[in-house]
Amino acid sequence: MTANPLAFAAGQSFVPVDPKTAMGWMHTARFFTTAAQLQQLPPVSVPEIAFVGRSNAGKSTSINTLTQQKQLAFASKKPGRTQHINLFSLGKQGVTDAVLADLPGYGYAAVSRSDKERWQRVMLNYLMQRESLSAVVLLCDPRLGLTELDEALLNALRPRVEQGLKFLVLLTKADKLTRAEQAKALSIMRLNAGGGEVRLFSALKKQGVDEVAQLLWHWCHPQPADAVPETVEIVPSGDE
Ligand SMILES: Nc1nc2c(ncn2[C@@H]2O[C@H](COP(=O)(O)OP(=O)(O)OP(=O)(O)O)[C@@H](O)[C@H]2O)c(=O)[nH]1
Ligand SMILES: [Mg+2]
Repeated sequence: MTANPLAFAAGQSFVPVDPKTAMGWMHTARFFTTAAQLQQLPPVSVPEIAFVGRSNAGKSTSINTLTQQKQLAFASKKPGRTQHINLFSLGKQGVTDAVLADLPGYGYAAVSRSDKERWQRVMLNYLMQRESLSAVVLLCDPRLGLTELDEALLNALRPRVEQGLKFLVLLTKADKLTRAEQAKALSIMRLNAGGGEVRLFSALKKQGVDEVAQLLWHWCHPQPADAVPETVEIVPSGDE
């Protein structure tokens, strides 16, 4: 075990934010806007964190759990509930410092082929082109593992991740797994997450909630220790 569970990059060190601060920040979430496609979304100048994943994976529920609000995002037993890109602002009123985006899920069998294709296009356009996008949270039910569409999304995201897009895989509904299954799911996903973060999460048991809130807080509030060191000018000593 490392002393700092959030020391996610080798050699990176910073003081972890207090979970209360991170959860308080998440709790400031309020509805901002909704759009059926990328072109209708207003540009934003703060980091945007998108929640993506197959239909029914638990995206809306995880947003409600992290923000400690019952009905901020629409969650439902019926897959395909989220049909728009919904944005939520974070930060004190008047000083929005981040935005969460709840995206429609993909892979829901009962949707017509043309609807499916349209949504995949909207989502890919969003992930490829949204300028404010600074982090992606991919929700995955570990009982199902990564589906073909999850893999396609990972491939599409890879160039942006290489350019600095932050990436977290949340293994959702962890309450449905035994401890041994959780550990196994975690190690398998770590091999497949292409260097991204991986966390277990349960909305039901509130597992992983503080930790994910702290990680998102750090992503949106870079600390001096995260910053790229300034170039230091080397002055010749004069005795050569
Ligand atoms: N047991 C358990 N059930 C969960 C958990 N998270 C979500 N669910 C259930 O999973 C179902 C789908 O949740 P949603 O949050 O609506 O899923 P979604 O990914 O937003 O789905 P779409 O909007 O259709 O893409 C609901 O019945 C939730 O109650 C969890 O941590 N544990
Ligand atoms: Mg949803």
